[in-house]
Amino acid sequence: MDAHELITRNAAEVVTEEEIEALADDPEGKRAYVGYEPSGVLHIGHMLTANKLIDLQEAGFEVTVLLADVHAYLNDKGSFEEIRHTAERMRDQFIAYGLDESNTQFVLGSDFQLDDDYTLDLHALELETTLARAERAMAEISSGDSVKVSQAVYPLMQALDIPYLGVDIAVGGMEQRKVHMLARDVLPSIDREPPTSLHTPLIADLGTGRGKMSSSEGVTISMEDSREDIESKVNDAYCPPTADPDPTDDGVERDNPVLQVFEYHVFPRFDAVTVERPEEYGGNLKYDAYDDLEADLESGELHPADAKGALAEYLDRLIAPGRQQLAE
Ligand code: NAL
Repeated sequence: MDAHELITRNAAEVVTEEEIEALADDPEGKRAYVGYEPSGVLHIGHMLTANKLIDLQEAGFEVTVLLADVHAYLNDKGSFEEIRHTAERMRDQFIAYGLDESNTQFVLGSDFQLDDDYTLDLHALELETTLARAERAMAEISSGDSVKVSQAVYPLMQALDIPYLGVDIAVGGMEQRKVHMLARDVLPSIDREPPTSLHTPLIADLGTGRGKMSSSEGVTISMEDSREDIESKVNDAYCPPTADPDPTDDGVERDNPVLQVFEYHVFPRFDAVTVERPEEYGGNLKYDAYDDLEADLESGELHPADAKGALAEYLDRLIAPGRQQLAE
């Protein structure tokens, strides 16, 4: 796979295509980063952007993971001490998950975000940004109805981190896109380059196929899950036997989260996927590409129960090293 394909595969959006093409022409030594509010244990949302970081490392990029302790504090996630402690645990899990240790730099936000220069640059961005704009940028990141002043400062710090970390591509889920667009608009006002960004898709809630999978509500998968937990969550997942939209037909669009997890989590990390079936049901099926599995599920050749059995197996393989790490 060439660099451009590694960078863009499974991305929901890149901003801009021209900038990405220029990076793909000469990726060696370029730097990509993702920031995470530390939560201690990796869940499937972290794993989705981590897959993209692994792609980027394979394409020749160096990677920075920002453990955004100050951001988590501003977003009301606990005391600063607690957050610092959970940040420590995440580093080892990212490595267990498969990030290349020799080329991943982990940075704590508080290592540079409390410096004098940073603080003055932040105030300069505050002067350039309306509260309404900051609030809109946070709509899909903070859950409360009313945005606190701390949560309006949050996206400005996220924007400012990009030049401070010296990165060439900012990676995040689609819920981060408005922060990145804000960064593109306001950074030039303080003589900083607007960042190139790449956004990964949002995956639907495993149980219902509606909305987006999140750690705070609905069903998610985390590195703490046992094999049995994974089997039972995947077994209960929404997975209609055909592309038929919605059996309940209440007009709310649903995605098939089982297919999404195959597409965004399993196929990028395994060369091929084997679905085990007893001989009497046709024997094992082997897929080299996601599209073939999707087509078989939609035609009825592959039964949802068999697809789920394989999904639990491969998710378990992805999670096992992190689970082991947590147990140490
Ligand atoms: C991501 C987050 C926090 C700070 C960042 C700074 C620079 C780049 C990315 C960053 C976390 C993210 C979240 N906003 O919702 O988890």
